[in-house]
Amino acid sequence: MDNKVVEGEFVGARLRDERLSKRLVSLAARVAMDPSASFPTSLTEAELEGAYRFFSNKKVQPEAILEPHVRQTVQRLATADVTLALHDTTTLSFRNEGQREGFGSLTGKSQQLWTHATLAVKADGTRCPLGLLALSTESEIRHERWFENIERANANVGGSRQLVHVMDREADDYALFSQLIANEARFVIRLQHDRGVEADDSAVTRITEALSRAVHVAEREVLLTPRGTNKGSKAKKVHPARKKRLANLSIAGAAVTVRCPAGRRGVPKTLELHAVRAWEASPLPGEPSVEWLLLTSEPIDDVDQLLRVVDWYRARWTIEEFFKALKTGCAIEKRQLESFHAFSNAVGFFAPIAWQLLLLRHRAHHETDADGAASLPDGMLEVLRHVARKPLPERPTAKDVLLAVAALGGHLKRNGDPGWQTLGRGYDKLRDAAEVWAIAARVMRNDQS
Ligand SMILES: [Mn+2]
Repeated sequence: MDNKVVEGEFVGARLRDERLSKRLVSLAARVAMDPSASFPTSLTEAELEGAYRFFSNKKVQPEAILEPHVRQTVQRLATADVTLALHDTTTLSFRNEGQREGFGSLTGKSQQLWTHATLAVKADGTRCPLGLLALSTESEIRHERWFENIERANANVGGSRQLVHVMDREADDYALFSQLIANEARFVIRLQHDRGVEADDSAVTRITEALSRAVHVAEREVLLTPRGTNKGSKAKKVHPARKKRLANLSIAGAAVTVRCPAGRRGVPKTLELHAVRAWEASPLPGEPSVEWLLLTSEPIDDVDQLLRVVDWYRARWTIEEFFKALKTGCAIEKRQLESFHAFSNAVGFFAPIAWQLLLLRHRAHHETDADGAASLPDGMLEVLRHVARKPLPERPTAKDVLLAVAALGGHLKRNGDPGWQTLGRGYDKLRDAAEVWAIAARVMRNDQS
């Protein structure tokens, strides 16, 4: 931690007692030079050294770092009958600076890791992010990761009936479906393949054919979020750039008997599931049109249930936002760590922070006038009051809190909504301040005793 920053922004200005301020600065300096294992949190320039040591420590594991956060996530969803568990993988790319320990072989200019995350969000249509239920980082991509995180998430909430697992096309796998059914897991998965089905009508051999005869058909207008152009030709094809617009979706559902693909062993010959298709009957010319083929364990007996499956799938987008918060907000790919072990620890460390950023932004957008205190960890609002660029209102809203944090990161209000980078930077400063605050509180207690 840069002591000048500490002094200028926080200590000197806030703690009027000079003796206390001095002691605080010296404490902060000591912490900056040698953060103990229990005090590794701040990652500004001078503290980096200690953080490296912490993350590289072989006794430190990402699961252990994440465990208290997961426990709190479980508490946050305890009262809900149903919660969505969004699963997805993101690629982390690091500049190739020579072979790092535990990484796969060197290819080209970058080295890669894969982080597979399970994020809990409310199923009530708000998509409010509740926190992580599972997280794993790997040096090679393994298909088992989907099922492993599902099992971990279900174990963490203590059963398989509360979570509905939502996954994109990468998870379209017959073996995975059969594992989920065997474990009574609930899910909505987007299909990549128009799978073979068995039906009384011999003309029906594919899921889409079964759906074209569907009884329940609904219409719904949905707001499509804008999407930038992705790097890489494959990504461009899978997620083409898209403008923000309203789309009129047609939705159909059918019970299907999915047939096992040829040559698969050790899995049931057929699986009884529900298929749902959402598509734009009259797409806009020149715009990529929506076409989702979903497979689900959930009932589709009426229009409400059909729409619910589609809405739950649409909530999946939140995990993409989470990855942006992790990669851009927490600059995870910029961390200069030498080993796979250190990186997976760093991901475990930053993931709850990325969730916090996501929550901060979610509440400011969707619960604009709600109590701002709930957007931050306990006690943090008090710290924010002291370090904020402008005084906060007595009862700040979620939006006030977001803007105050973003302003710490250099965001100017006239530039519109703060991006992940400024938000991440602001939150980093707030956390630094909160740590100094905690030290100050300890010092004050000692002084009084
Ligand atoms: Mn994906």
